Amino acid sequence: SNPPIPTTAKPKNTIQSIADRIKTNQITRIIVLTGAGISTSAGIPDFRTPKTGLYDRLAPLKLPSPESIFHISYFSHSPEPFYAIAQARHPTTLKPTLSHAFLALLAKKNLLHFLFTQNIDGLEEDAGVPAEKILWTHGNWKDQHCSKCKSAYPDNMMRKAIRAGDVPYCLAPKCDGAIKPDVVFFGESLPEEFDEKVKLIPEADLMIVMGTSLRVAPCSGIQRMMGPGVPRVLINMERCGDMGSQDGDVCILGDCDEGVSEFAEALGWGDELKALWEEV
Ligand code: CNA
Repeated sequence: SNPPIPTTAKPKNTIQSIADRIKTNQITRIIVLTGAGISTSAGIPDFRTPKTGLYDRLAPLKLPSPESIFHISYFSHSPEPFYAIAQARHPTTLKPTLSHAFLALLAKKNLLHFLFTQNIDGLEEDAGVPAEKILWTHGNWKDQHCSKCKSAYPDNMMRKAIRAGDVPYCLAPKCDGAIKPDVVFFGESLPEEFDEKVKLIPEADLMIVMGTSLRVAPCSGIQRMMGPGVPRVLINMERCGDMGSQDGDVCILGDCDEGVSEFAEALGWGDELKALWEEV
């Protein structure tokens, strides 16, 4: 019989083998990319999950496409549909999820190299991730300005308009622009810091992708900017992008709060994660 063929294949990564490398300081600089899926358990629907996602619930508005509602050229002539659903999007006083707490724990342990979030709810910072470690790639709905003359618009009036489902208009004399939250709509450019912050990605020794469908460019390319052989972990309800296609990839499919619990257990941080979450 033939002798066994020698194999040079490295053993596959598992969540435990990644955790072991973190525990032994072989991994110290983690880049994280997050999306709407890490906030759904806080009560904010994502976009693309069938039935519960916002896009499936827009049918009555008869838009050219679901994305139109967040497209700047559509908003500039028809801001009404956006304000009809704005209440569901407007961050209130929601509690960060266990997934947000996991990010805060990574930061506390000095392991978070940088966080790119596509979310606009600000819950990462509420959970305790330092603002200087976060880029809100699509903006952060803290403020709003006139879409034409860029004048600021007061928070209390914005809240009132959103509650009523009305379009707020600019208060500046002779301006009739609709007010737009400071979030990046389709067709608008990303924050200036994006180009600077992506330079941190090749410095990382682990990439974690959580709660995103990886369908919106340019964030959908972040997980491909790693150095060669750097492991990647996907924590998401479904497979997305090219995650899982590289040798070093590990996918934890399912609810991301459960995924981060599993990761935290593998790291021996289970109790610490729960305690941190209870405090936020
Ligand atoms: P998306 O395209 O809706 O994808 C969400 C992804 O998360 C999908 O792959 C889901 O399967 C997955 N998912 C949903 N719930 C969970 C869960 N509990 N556990 C694990 N996975 C889950 O949203 P993306 O973020 O990828 O798209 C980018 C858009 C969405 C950005 O422009 C955001 O501004 C926008 N968005 C943000 C928020 C927010 O700030 N919370 C909410 C809704 C949409």
